[in-house]
Amino acid sequence: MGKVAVITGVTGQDGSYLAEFLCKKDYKVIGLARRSSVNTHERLNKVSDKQNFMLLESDLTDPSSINHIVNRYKPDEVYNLAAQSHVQTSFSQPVTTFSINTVGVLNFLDAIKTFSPHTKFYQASTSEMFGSNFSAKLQHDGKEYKYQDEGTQFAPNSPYAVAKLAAHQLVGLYRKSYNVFGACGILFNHESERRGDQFVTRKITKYVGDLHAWKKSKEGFKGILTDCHVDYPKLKLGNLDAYRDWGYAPDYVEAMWMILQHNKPDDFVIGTGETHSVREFVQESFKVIGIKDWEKYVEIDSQFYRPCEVEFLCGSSRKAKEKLGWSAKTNFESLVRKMVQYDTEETQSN
Ligand code: F7E
Repeated sequence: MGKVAVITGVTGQDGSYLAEFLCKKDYKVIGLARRSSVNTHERLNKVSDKQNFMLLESDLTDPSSINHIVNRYKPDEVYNLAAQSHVQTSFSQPVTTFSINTVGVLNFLDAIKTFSPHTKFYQASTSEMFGSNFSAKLQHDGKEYKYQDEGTQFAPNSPYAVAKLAAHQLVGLYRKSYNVFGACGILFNHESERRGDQFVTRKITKYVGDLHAWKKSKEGFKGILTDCHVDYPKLKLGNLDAYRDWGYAPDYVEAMWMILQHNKPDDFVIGTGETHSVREFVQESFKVIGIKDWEKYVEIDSQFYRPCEVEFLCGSSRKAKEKLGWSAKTNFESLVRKMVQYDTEETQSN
């Protein structure tokens, strides 16, 4: 058996992909998840019966729970992916957000320092920490290219981002003060078929999948595809003009692993270098099912606007490419196609 890795937040999108990735690499994988009265394990189907996978109940906010795990298993690597990860929710639940996203990280760092100093710690930092800031350079064509990289100053715009930035800085502090191998991946948005539908991408692709199935059923009934959008409930969205750098989650969990295999603990921006607006994501998703006049299906609803927005994100991963050999494999169009195709097939099989 190879190394021992602990993954917090293993039932989530990233946690489940990382568990599969590490199991294939012959790690002994210990997945941690909070107790829940409903089953939250559906993303773990591909690993739950593996010999080298174990699921344990644990709570990041409880130091005794974390001390116990670190002291008992003395893992080679810890991947801290658990979080209150919804930005808008962090405005209505700021204290919970801090408790999980900052205090939880501190609990782990302190347990490692005390009980298992050889353990390498990966922290899921986020592009949200850049907030409204960006760097810029002039391109050959005279146009300005805006981006964020490791040199861009942080300017967080939500309780979520402030909490994540505090955690990011704590990792740096434990590295400097106690020699803990703590490294952060500053990940830009990463999506997949396993993304929760409270995030905008999956909300859109699920809607498109359902709409497609509904149209097909109408078509079967009438023999022709009629102009039936008037009957169908609209997709309610907030700000369509925010720009995000959207990558594919399985590419990104590989970067997490590479960050911990690097010869020294360091921080890396992980993104595709391409940015698109929410509007473009909607347009591209409808295009997959052959609809051009997507505006007819979308309604703007102010409840999805945030008190403070991050308007523009585009990650430059030059450092990750040079030092780790990592770059994104999946572009925007392929990502959207994968998600929409999954959601159309999913609806058809139900
Ligand atoms: O919003 C806009 C919204 O909630 C994306 C998390 O994984 O990535 C994610 O954070 C954009 C925002 O993701 C709706 O205002 C419009 O500008 O999908 P999202 P996020 O806030 O970018 C980062 C890297 C993380 O670290 C986070 O944990 O879409 N938007 N209409 C909407 N957003 C939502 N959720 N719902 C809407 O109806």
